[in-house]
Amino acid sequence: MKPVSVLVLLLAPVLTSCYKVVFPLDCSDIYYNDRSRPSGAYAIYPIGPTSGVQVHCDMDSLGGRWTAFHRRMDGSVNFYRPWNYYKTGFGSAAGEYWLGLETLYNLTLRKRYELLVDMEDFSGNKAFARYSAFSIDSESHGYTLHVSGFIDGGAGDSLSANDGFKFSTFDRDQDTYEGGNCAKRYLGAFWYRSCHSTNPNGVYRWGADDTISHIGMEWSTWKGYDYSLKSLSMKIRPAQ
Ligand SMILES: [Ca+2]
Repeated sequence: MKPVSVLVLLLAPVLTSCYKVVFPLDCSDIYYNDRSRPSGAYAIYPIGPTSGVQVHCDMDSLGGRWTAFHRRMDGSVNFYRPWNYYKTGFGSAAGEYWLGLETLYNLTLRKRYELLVDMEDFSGNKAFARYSAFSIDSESHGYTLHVSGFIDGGAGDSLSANDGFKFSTFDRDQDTYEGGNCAKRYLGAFWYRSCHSTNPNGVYRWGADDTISHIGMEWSTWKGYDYSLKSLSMKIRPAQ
């Protein structure tokens, strides 16, 4: 082996950690680079130096280090969008946004992640649901959801039933509902089965409203199908 190769091998751990400082893969890398970083918008690099994308990092909840791929809290962004928007992402990391399925796929390809879904109603009550394993497949496999290991944070489990289902939008029906398209019927976009117990990308409505059931931003095991939450966020961090 040439001396240069030996040198590169010896330096590999150092180079790798420098790379993480300059091009963090996720909010966990950002946290471990500097543990004093507050929650907020940061750039991450899920596919390398050319793939920079802005995300909201939650450095507070349950020890922090969470990378949010979904975040809604005021209804300022329209979430009723076609496939290409859900694939590539939309909104702003400083406010409401969807990170994008392609970026999410690339993240969960690189590390084993857990999932936190936290939520708040219009009376200031908060709850969460946590899952010890979370990943999605590639687009050619419909971005199929893999979620398991539910831990209750008061919200109940409205997501485990979606494990193994593909993502659907109003212009791409990949659900198992034979009567139509769940995304169209319930005005959202999600890993619908036939159809859902939670609708995080549904219509942003102000709390209790039974005008049309199942279309709001609901987490049914906490507030039912006629209560649209004030805020909801889905975030991931490397499993310990
Ligand atoms: Ca269908």
